[in-house]
Amino acid sequence: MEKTFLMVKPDGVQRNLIGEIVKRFEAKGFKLAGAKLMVISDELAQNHYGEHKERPFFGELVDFITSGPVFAMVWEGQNVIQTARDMMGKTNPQEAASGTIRGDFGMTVGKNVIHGSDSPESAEREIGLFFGEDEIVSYTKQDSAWIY
Ligand code: ABT
Ligand code: MG
Repeated sequence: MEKTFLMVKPDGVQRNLIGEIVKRFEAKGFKLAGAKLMVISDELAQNHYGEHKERPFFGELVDFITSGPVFAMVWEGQNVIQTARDMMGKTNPQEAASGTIRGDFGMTVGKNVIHGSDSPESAEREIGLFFGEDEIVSYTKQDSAWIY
């Protein structure tokens, strides 16, 4: 089954949105496979956002993502990578549709509440960056017969 890496960013944690966000993915039918509250080190932030290293906003991005605790998660399910991106909405919350997480709770591109892997390659890379193998839980959920 496909897995993705999702993270409530420091603004989402401070604004009490962890429960709201977890609720949406649970209600959709995805399965939580790992989760932890953590403060991202400078090194991990630079690595995670490595693709944006040359962009003018890189410094601010690293400062923001390390500015307070984040809630890091691994979620599992059919097509979870793309479906989670759709549930998050566009990167710029001002362009994100109502009903999406960023559309409902975000205001600016610099503080857009949630991160989600954008491809199978990013998902594998980001899960490996944030979680040890012993932190990913493999289990059967009784509702799966009613979802698939
Ligand atoms: P992330 O989930 O944070 O990776 O966002 P997403 O994949 O939707 O968008 P990308 B393009 O990866 O943006 C990464 C972070 O950079 C911020 N950003 C982006 C800016 O501040 N200014 C910009 O012009 C662009 C393009 C938004 C993202 N996050 N945060 N926080
Ligand atoms: Mg991204």
